[in-house]
Amino acid sequence: MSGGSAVPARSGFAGRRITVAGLGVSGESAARALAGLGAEVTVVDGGDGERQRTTAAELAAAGVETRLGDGATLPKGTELVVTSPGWRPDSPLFAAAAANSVEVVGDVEIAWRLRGLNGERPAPWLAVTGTNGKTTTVRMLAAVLEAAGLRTAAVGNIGDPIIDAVLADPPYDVLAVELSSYQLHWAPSVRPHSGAVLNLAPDHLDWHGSMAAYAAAKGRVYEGNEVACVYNAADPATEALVREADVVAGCRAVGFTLGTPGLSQLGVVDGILADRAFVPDRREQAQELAEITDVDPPAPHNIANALAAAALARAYGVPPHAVRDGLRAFRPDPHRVERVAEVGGVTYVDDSKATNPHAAAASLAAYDPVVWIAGGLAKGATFDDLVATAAGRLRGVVLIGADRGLIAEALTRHAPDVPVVDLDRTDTGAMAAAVREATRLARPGDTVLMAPACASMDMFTNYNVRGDVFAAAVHVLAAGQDEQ
Ligand code: UMA
Repeated sequence: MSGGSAVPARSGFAGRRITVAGLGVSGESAARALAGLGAEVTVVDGGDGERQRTTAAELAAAGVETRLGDGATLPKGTELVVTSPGWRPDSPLFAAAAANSVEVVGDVEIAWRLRGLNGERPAPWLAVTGTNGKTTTVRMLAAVLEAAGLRTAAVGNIGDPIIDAVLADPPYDVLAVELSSYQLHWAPSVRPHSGAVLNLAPDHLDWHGSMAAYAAAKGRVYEGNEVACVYNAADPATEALVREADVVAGCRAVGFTLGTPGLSQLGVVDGILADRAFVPDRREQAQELAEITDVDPPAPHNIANALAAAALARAYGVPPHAVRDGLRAFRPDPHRVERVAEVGGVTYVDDSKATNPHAAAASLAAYDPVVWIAGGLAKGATFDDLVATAAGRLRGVVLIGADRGLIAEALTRHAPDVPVVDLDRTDTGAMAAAVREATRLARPGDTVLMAPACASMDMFTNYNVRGDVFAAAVHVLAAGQDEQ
């Protein structure tokens, strides 16, 4: 961090007693930064595992105290609680904070308050939220901004803590920020330059308590927008959130569509991504940005992601050629509808990133016939719509994980003739068994799709590990075939 000894004083955090809730990715970053700014930091975490202990030892060297194994007791004298996003609003720690009139905010809120400490002009935030496609869109956006010659980073829910990006030296020009509904809930004063809600479907309802609360948290991404509120023309709920937002005078609602763009929209015309929002004569003309084939993969949901990224970049003033160059430079992440291998005429696809029914529906729609591996933590979701829509394409289903019973019930209701193997297991090894069972159900030409429609944490550390374990099982299968 730049700025010398004046910076801690200017930050307003020097000498304050701050409790950081959670010793994960966000908590570690917040604790380090706040201690570096002279705050007296105590981290509390309900866990007491090896990971927490290692991090606690490292933080001790930075002057941070850590209390493991008790996430409910508020340390005496706490003046501010900075929570990690995953902590539910009804956590006992926050009840204790409220009882003592202590403010609770998230690490994203702290990042917002720290903007400008490392440079004269704070880097504006181009922020993306939505139920699905956030990470891909933010990575595409960063690629486009880079192609325009800007110093930028993809940060936030994507995994790189936003506080670190805000304090980076040299400073960034502009940030591509992925914000989850949790982070938005805990970030009351964040005001992005421009924001996008990609889509809205039930997810994380156990955390938020209701769909209305979840939508309201997502809608916060539009608060105080200066140039554009980007919405999905195919998802009226996103446009409704724009109407409810309090924005800076002159800020415009800009839609994206897979069809021909109307006025103030980006869309697709004859295989071309076209802009009718950020062109001077937009009543008469559209500006060509890129071709559909510049987007990898050129699947409909991904074209929508590219259009949203383009809209935010154009709102920031990026020229059309940079949109094309950035999209061409972008490569998708693993575990997102990733083809792993073909074994015995059956294609195996890893969509571990499908952690809710909405995401699983998008990938199930792409395969016919398909053997579906599903299950995990449902997070309050229901599966009737998903199963009813996919029923006609299902060759069979293999169920794993804690909440597999909910999917089994939906299958009984909407796809009673589809063979279902319920593995009744939540151990990590269940994935290899699921791959074997799916192989037994599949016929040459079929796809085995692991798109669990659920979170992974009942069986795996995260969805990356779940995808890796699936791919490893497929490779074992392929090696077995070679030996035969
Ligand atoms: N903990 C408690 N008590 C609780 C909850 C958690 O003690 O009630 C402790 C855990 O023992 C753990 C720590 O808190 O040590 C974890 O905090 P966290 O769950 O907030 O996770 P972080 O490691 O800080 O990661 C968070 C985001 N995680 C969540 O929102 C659940 C990461 O998003 C994000 O990348 C990271 O901050 C950096 O911003 C992950 C995610 O799953 C990818 N996000 C959800 C999603 O995308 O659907 C929202």
